[in-house]
Amino acid sequence: DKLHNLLRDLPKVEAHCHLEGSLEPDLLFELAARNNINLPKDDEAFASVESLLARYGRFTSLDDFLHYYFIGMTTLVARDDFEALAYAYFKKAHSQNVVHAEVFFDPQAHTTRGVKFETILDGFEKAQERAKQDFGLTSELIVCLLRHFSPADCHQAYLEALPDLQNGRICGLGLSSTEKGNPPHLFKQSYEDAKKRGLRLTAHAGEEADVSYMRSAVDDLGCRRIDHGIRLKEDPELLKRFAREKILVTICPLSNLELKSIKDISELPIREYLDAKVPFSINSDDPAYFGGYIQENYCAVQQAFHLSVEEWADILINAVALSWCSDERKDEIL
Ligand code: ES4
Ligand code: ZN
Repeated sequence: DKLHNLLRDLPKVEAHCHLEGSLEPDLLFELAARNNINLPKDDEAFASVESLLARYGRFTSLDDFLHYYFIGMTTLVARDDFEALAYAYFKKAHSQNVVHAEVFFDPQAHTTRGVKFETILDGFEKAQERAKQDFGLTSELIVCLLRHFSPADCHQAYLEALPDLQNGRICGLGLSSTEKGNPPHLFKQSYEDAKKRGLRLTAHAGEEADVSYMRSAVDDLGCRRIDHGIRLKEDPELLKRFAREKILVTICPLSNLELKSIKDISELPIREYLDAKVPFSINSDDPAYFGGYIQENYCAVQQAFHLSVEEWADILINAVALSWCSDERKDEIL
């Protein structure tokens, strides 16, 4: 298919990738050995790279994945570990013609293990600088609150990140982890404060839970971007509003497939969103866990939907126009 080659060569923006979700099993085991981290001995999945990858291929739900995701990242300890993780992602993204990446990270998953916030940020920032130098790849960090912790714990994490949200080392605020039972409005205190300060806001919503979580993220939290957001067909009024207000939905096809939110890529609302002009982008989410980086996600969509060049142009232009990079950078990319 000629379009697959075109999609490979096009300059791309990624807006939904968790740096900890780009931890490949070989680096995971290398870091575990270096840092003397005990991986679970009672889980045969951790016997080898091959058995771990095989287990990743059998996720049953978001929580089943998150169990492995949070174990994997316990191997990240030193500044150099965070740098190596992020640099490996940027290098891989560059090889697929990603020119700008907005990437999530989960400080609570590290600070609760005794890793200092500065250690995480210093490592990621070093990798960002090297990626800019080596590949011309620009990037921004988005700090995620982990919603399986209490809103009060999340607010403490928000306050710890606030100085760097204000000085620009961190570009925006996100909300992730177990969705069902942890609706957006519970985290209003942090988002209201961030909104008052004019910070950029996004949240995972409409991944496993219904469309009411998407409405809450927009109405209660003030989000202007929604991560996953594949449930708008359930609320035609809200769908129209996303189109009208140009709220970007960051869709992650292989993630939804692997975590059983959908049975087939063709179930994604790609056609409906294109027709209704809901802006969306295609992203990798946790590429080390879901069997592909951004390119594989683009190809999965193309295989299922056979989009035209014009439709892909719209998708790419929206992804750039609604990204959180500077206007100068947008002009460079477009
Ligand atoms: C995530 Cl796929 C997904 N959903 C929610 N939170 C996450 N954190 C990392 N990947
Ligand atoms: Zn995600």
